[in-house]
Amino acid sequence: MTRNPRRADFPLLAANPDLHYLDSAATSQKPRVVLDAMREYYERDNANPHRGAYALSARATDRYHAARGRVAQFLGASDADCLVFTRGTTESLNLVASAWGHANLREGDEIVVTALEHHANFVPWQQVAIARGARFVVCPLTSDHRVDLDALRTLVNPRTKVLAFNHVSNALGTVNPVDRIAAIGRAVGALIVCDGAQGAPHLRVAFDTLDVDFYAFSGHKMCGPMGIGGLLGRRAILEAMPPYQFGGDMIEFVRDEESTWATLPHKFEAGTPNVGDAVGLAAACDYLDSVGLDSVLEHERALVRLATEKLRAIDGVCIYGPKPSERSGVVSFSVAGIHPHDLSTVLDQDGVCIRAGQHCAQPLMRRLGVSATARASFYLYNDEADVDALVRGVERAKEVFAGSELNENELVPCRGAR
Ligand code: 7TS
Repeated sequence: MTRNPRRADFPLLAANPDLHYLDSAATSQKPRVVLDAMREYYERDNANPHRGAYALSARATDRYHAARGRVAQFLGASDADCLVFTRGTTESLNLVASAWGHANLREGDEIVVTALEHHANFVPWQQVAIARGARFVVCPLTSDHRVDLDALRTLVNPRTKVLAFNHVSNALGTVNPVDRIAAIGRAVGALIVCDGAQGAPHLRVAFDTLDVDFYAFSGHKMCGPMGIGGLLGRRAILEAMPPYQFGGDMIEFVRDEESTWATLPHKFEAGTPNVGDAVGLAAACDYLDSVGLDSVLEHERALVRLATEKLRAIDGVCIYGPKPSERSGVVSFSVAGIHPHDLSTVLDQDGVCIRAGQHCAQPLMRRLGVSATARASFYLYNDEADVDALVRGVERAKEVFAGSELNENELVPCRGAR
């Protein structure tokens, strides 16, 4: 079977023709153009930006500024100063929960999240709720694992100050209707926070017209390097928010008694910025645009459809989440009698990399009534050979474990599975 020609753009995949990398929801592979852009930056322009008056430092400053503009443009944000570079989604969400939450939440206020959240968009809100005496409310899901909008309408009320939800679920691939969810929070004046970790790599984001106050994302899931991501926010809210961290680069004046803050985005970027990774992330945006996000999603959905059909035909396989047309490139499943960790170990012997476990979504796993699932996630470099290797591996795992003692935890119920 001929492999996807895009594999040639990714040195790790090109060097390992037998590898079936199906864990892009955890992190994507990196195209050569991203690696080259970072190397070129370090070889030509590296210095600490915003500091030196010398030309090299000015070049580093320019590269950082240009990278911000490019990433903001990729995400449809016309005001690039409202893009704060962070280490990734986790830091972005902690920034909002901490800086906005501590300044604005009071006893009796309510924060609503959904049962589909990654811990990064669950625990920071839970903790700020505890610290501020606010109520933390978890919106339930429908039987096919989508956010229950009717339930959300009853839970959101004038005391709701924050509504936080993901664009796409990492554990199931469910694509959430951002505008419909946001509208429910808007009706009561809540802050709308969207975790875009699994959205930005697959779906075209138009932040200017998306009805959310904050959108968080990670570069490493969208062909960029690890260690950089961002937070897009509305200017008025960012300007009113106190800083999150203090130190160099984020101040205007420091007096002995008090200090004042730099303008956006520097107010939220204390310390030496991550220029090399920002340059890499900008190159990743160029790469994704050259492929076209629409065709990325179409390609992933075709593979998800194929994988779903083939896996469903295997006795004992349960697939979680909504139908392929309502998902991005994730297939979350279980095989009766085989723990997902064991399944993943058998698949690894065939060079098939999948994720097994709770996917940092314990509240969701509890609601599904399972201890873990196996998750295959697809991206633009995957192909039918990857699907076939996955399916062959699942069949082989069934043979390996045939007749073995079944452990109660390994018998995964198919409630809500398709
Ligand atoms: N939110 C979602 C929806 C995610 O999928 C992840 C990472 C995060 C937040 C946190 O992103 P980070 O870059 O700050 O770590 N998701 C996964 C995953 O599904 N497997 O490994 C990491």
